[in-house]
Amino acid sequence: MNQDSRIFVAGHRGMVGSAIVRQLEQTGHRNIITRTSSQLNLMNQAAVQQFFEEEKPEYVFLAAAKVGGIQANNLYRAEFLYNNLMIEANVIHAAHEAQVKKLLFLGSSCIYPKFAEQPLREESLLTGALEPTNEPYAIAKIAGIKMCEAYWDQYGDRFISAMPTNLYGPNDNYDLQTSHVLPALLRKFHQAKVDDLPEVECWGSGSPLREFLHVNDLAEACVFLMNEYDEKQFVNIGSGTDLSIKALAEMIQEVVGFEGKIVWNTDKPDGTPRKLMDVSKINKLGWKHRIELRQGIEQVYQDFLQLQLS
Ligand code: GFB
Repeated sequence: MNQDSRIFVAGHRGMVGSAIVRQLEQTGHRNIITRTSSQLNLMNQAAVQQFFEEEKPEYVFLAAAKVGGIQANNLYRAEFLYNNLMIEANVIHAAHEAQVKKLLFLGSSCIYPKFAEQPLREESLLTGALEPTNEPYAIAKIAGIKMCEAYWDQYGDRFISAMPTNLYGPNDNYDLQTSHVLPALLRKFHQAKVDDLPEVECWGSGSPLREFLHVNDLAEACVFLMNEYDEKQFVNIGSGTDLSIKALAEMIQEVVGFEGKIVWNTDKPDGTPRKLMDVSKINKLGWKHRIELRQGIEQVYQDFLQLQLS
C-alpha cells in the first residue's frame, strides 16, 4: 500500500475496524474508504457489487462481522452464521470481480477444534470438533478463510486471512448480555464499586484459560500483514500468553478498585477450556504485540470512565 492507495475498511465503526482506520491514518494513508451499515448493507449482494464497481478500492480490510461473547454466540446462532456468511461471500466475491490488489479477512481463534493441541498452530484447523457455544460463528469464519484460499488457488487473488485471539480495546461492546468477558467484567466491577455492592457475579467456573490482545496491537499486525505477507496460509495474531478467567477477574477487580467478593455462576457456560494462540509464525515474520494486559486494562478503564462522563 502507498499513501494514496484506495483502502476500504469494512466495519469501520466496530472495535477492530476503527482500530485499523486509526492505524492507517497514523501511518499516513490518505485515501481510506468507509461506509456505515445504513449507507451500505454488506449483506446485500447487489449493493456490495455496485459499491466495488463505483469505488474501485485497491485494498480491503474485511473487519465487518456480527460478533459477541459466549452468550450472544450461543443464543443468536442463526444470525451469527447467516450474517457472517453473507458479509464474507459478498465482500470477497465483489473484491475479486473488482480486481482488488489485496484483501485481508479477519477470523477468530474459535475456528480451532475445542480440544486442539495448545498453543493453537495454524495447521490444527479442521482437525476436530468445534466448541458448541460458538460453532455457527466458527463455521462462518472457516468459510471465510476457505474462500480466501480458494480465490487464491483458482484466480491468483492475493486474499489473506488473520486469526486474532480474544480482543479488547476502545469501541468495545459493554452490553452485559452480548459482550465478551473483559468489557463485561470492567463494567460489572465498576458498577458494583459505585453502588457499594458486596459481590460481583461472574459466569462459569473461572477455570477456562484465555489470551487477550489489545485491538491497537491487532490493527498494527493487520497493516503489517497487508504490507509484508504474501502467502495463502492464514496467520494467528495474539500475545502468546494466557491466564484463567479467575485471574483476569482479579486483575480487573484490582484495576477498578472493587473491594467486595467475586461469586461464580456455574449455570453459565465456560466455553472452550483453553484458547492460546501459537504466534511463532507472525513473530518470525517480524511482528510482536506491545501492550501488556494489565497496562491495556488500565487504559481501557480510563476510556470507559470517559464514556461514563460524556
Ligand atoms: O469472552 P467470552 O464471552 O467468550 O467468555 P469466549 C470467556 C469466558 O469468560 C467464558 C467467562 O468462560 C465465560 O463464561 N465469563 C465470566 C464471562 N464472566 C463473564 C461475563 O460477565 N461475560 C462474559 N461474556 N463472559 C467467544 C466466542 O468465546 O470468544 C466467539 O463465543 C469469539 O465466537 C470470541 O471467538 C473471541 O472466549 O468463550
